[in-house]
Amino acid sequence: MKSLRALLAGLALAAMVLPATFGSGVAADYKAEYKLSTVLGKPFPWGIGGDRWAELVKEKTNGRINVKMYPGSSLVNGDQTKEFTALRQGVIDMAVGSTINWSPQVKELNLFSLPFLMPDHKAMDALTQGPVGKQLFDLLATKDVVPLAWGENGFREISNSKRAISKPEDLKGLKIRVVGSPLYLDTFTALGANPTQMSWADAQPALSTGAVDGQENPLAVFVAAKLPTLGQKHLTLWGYVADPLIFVVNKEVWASWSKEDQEAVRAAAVQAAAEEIAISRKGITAQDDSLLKDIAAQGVEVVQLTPDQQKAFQAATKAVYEKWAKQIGPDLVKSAETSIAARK
Ligand code: X2X
Repeated sequence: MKSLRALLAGLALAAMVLPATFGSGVAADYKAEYKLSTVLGKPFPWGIGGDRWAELVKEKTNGRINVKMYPGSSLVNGDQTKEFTALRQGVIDMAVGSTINWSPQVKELNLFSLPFLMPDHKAMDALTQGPVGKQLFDLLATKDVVPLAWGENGFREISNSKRAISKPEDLKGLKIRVVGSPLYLDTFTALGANPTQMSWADAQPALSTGAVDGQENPLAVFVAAKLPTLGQKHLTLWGYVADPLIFVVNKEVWASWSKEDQEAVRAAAVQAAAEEIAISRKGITAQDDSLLKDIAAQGVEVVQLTPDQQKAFQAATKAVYEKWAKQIGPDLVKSAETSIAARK
């Protein structure tokens, strides 16, 4: 009798517990929420991409994996150059991160910051979608993360509050805010500017108070952050570097998911990244320059360098390129140059 009661009690307990673990399809060791880090949120293309990834993951895993985006590098208190370390340590589960912000920990990612390496979007695609992209993903895979797809922040154009820039001498003495890789300090020093390193969170107040004169960021960021309202009235399209974004998952988190869910998260990343790249390039091409028109309509003086003017900036930063090519790895840089030369 006693054992029958115990059996019934056991069955009742199982009936309560089992649906919770298996009925919803969520494995017992899945977290209730996975934290996705980004620097920029919506309406920046970067944030739209992160949010879209979260949405697609939910859809493709039937709600088994619930991702929440934390923009503003808030999981690392705004210090975007600590994001990769936090990701490795599992403080962050997933990220859509810029190669620039991870460069302090992964020196090879400085590749994309070599001045005037990539002349256009096709060059960028030749790197990310070719052998260089694969080599970098293989490298990241040895550093506790699973890289899934390449996205894009974009070509970083220079703006300032003081004067039009069309030759290196125009940069002389300008205080320019740069991001966290020392390569940027070298580049702007070589150009005669006065670079100062700070996070994106600190950059906006510094621009609005005039503590710094200028900054460099993709046009989509320039517009979404309303930089013309912070005194940034001179913009030069010089296309000196571009930063891709990388969609990644912490390795242990990845290993905790079923094969089926891993593939769903990967497919979601690939789709969200492709959509994000299209958004980041919108309005800044020869076919569609609507974003540039918007910028000019905000009273910004836009300078488009001629090829000869661009060569002057390239010449002034050549030594920086050579110094950093050695640090990044001469073979990797050579392979990047070859991929770019062969681009279609
Ligand atoms: O801080 C920047 O300039 C930004 C937003 O572009 C990056 O995170 C690289």
